[in-house]
Amino acid sequence: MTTNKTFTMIKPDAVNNGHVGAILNDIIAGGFKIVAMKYIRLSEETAGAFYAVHAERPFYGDLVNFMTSGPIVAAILEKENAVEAFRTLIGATDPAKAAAGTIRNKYANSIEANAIHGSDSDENAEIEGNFFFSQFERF
Ligand code: 3AN
Repeated sequence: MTTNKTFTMIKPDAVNNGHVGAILNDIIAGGFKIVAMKYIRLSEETAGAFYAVHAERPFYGDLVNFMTSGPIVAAILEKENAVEAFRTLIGATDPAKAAAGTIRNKYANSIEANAIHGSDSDENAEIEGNFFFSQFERF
């Protein structure tokens, strides 16, 4: 089922570098409606659980350390075909490969400190949205 919603996090590098306002502007200018939003610092336990699918990957420990290094902004966004449209807006995981004008192209520093997360499927958008906000489907 297509829900027309996706989940995002503005990561600690982008928050620390003062890009929250500019990134939210890009998201809104891209036609997304922000339907829920939180500014929080993740605990190691929460970040570890969120990235549990990557637990076997060599970068997992560094990723959890990075994601707990400062506050993040978590949000649920709404737009037609939200998951795919948002992945286009943010650009490739590696900012060096992200298309010009994308959020990662403009604000990210490295494959790890890559400014922003976007869910990669409707199923994961629901799982990830529910991880941070109770009753994803309500928004
Ligand atoms: P995306 O966020 O574009 O869906 P995933 O799901 O493959 O990318 O990876 C989740 C996160 O793990 C990325 N956003 C990035 O921060 C980190 N990551 C992915 N690949 C690497 C890597 N090779 N080295 C370091 N960190 C990585």
